[in-house]
Amino acid sequence: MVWSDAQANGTVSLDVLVKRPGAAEATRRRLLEAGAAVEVAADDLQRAIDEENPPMSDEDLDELMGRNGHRMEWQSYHRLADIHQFLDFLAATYPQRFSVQTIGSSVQGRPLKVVRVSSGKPGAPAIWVDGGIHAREWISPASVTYFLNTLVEQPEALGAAGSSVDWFVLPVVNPDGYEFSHSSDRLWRKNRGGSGSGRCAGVDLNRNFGYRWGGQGASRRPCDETYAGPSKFSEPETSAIRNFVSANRNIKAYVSFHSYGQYVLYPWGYAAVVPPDHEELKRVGQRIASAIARGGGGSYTVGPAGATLYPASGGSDDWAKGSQGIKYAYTVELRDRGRHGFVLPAQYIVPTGRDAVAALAVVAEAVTKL
Ligand code: 0X9
Ligand code: ZN
Repeated sequence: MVWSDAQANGTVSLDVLVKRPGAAEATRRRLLEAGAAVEVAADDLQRAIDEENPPMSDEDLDELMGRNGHRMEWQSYHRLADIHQFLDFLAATYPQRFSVQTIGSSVQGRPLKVVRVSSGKPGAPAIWVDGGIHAREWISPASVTYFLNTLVEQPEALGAAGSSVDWFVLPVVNPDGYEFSHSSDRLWRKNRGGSGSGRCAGVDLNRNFGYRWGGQGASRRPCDETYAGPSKFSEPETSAIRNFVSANRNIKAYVSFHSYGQYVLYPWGYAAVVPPDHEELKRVGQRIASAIARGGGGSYTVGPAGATLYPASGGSDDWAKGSQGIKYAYTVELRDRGRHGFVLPAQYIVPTGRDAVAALAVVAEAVTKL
């Protein structure tokens, strides 16, 4: 199973998961014989999964609840209920600045909760932020909620612009998939819709948006990991975003957090081509990468998605820019670069959350100068 691939500087790199026990060594030898350079990132993925997220005791959770009013913290990955409780807590505790709106429901009926963080300035530019469109990319909802917590506890980290824009934040676009990745299959990617079962269940929500839907890099086969769905916006998760974003004309930037690979990607994703203002998108992208590096976050590669990663149609970023005319559309692939991949140990949540905050501070500055 290929986890990720990328092309850069004339070389192609692939991360591969070997599922059959004991077959890893043979695969390694075959790749070496074929002339590839091979590095084993994890020789026992199940062990990595077991060690990724040390569970908290009930006592610790009760204590957190008593002390903070919610169970969320950023030393471990949390289930959807804790994340939603945290969002509701923000709205109940800081009603002037935070409110929560359910913009729709998932296939299995879970709410899609968007936090609105208001600047208090009428007509302020707004920024859409989402995470967790791909179920297994746990660092994404963790980093997006870390960003929300930073707005409360350390607003300076978002710069002056951070408090003069409105934020719309959907930390878990794919709540059914997210829960499934906790309860049943750690490496699940799609939502839980579609018509198939087993690995043929689900639609890749980042192939289901309506700009150039069904083109390169999107599959029409339900069993594929990149299944685009039966039609554009067939899924309630993507159509809820379409309805909400298209009704909010103040949204000037659209940032989707994924993992992994450490990339700052901008349109187009559907092919290796770029929009007319790509130089500007690149400049802001490079400012994002520098801000992350200055904050100790290591290096993020900046470029147009289709040429830098691979062509993939029907992504949220392309739709935001191509159909909604939102100037700054970015997909940020968070940590790491492949050592742990999707199964990033929980101790990296805080540093990666800081990367997300640094990125969003730059985007806020860019939209206030529009
Ligand atoms: O393939 C994706 O959806 C994203 N990478 S991931 O490994 N997180 O699945 C990249 C999406 C980039 N944007 C577009 N291709 N539109
Ligand atoms: Zn993703």
